[in-house]
Amino acid sequence: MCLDAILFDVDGTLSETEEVHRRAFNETFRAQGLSWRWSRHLYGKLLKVTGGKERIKHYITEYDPGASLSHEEIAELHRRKTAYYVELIGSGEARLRPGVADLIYEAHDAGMKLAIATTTSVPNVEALLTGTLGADAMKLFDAVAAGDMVPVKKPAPDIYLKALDDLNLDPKRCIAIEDSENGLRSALAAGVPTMITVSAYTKGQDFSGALSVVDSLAGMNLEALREYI
Ligand code: XBP
Ligand code: MG
Repeated sequence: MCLDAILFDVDGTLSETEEVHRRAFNETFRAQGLSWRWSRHLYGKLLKVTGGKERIKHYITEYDPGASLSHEEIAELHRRKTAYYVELIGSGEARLRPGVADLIYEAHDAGMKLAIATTTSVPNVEALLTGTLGADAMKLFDAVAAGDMVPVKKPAPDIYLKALDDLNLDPKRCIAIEDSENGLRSALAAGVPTMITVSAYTKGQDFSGALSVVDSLAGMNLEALREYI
């Protein structure tokens, strides 16, 4: 079977950005006079809920049910968190994981389609990609499906279905690269064969159904990827 496209998850897959997200959440809470502080341990548990707004809502329900923030107040908190995250990424707080840039450039040079399928929002994706691959980085991607472009986030298939629709490709001729169980379930439910590159927060998750599980994309190339599908 031919490989027509690679669909990349962002957080944890392209870069170990979750610690930057965690810092941005905590700094935002502090700046807004909220006493919430998300430790690494707690954040690991909260990551089961994808999407920052959804994660804040879940945190309130589970850990501070007395706090009464409206939908709009949560959205505003999250806007501030996004602005802070973009600032942190812009100041060089994140690097691409090993092998990521090489695989993106090899696929692009070979004429393969590239896409993003993420629960994080577009400004965060742009900040990471332009900050690491240069000002024209977004042009490398034929489709960017992100954040609130779909009503339901991973593990629902919606964000992958959106990316596939934009690419206009058969999912069976694509590969998704993900780092998390939620991402794997999302991509598989959309019919996309999926490879896992395990990240700091996803060690020990259930990756059954993945084409392959690797520690990083170091040394990964198109020839190897084509053998999986
Ligand atoms: C991972 C996520 C995101 C980030 C926070 O996204 O679950 O919610 O933790 O980003 P993915 P936002 O692995 O799909 O890239 O606050 O912008 O939602
Ligand atoms: Mg991820």
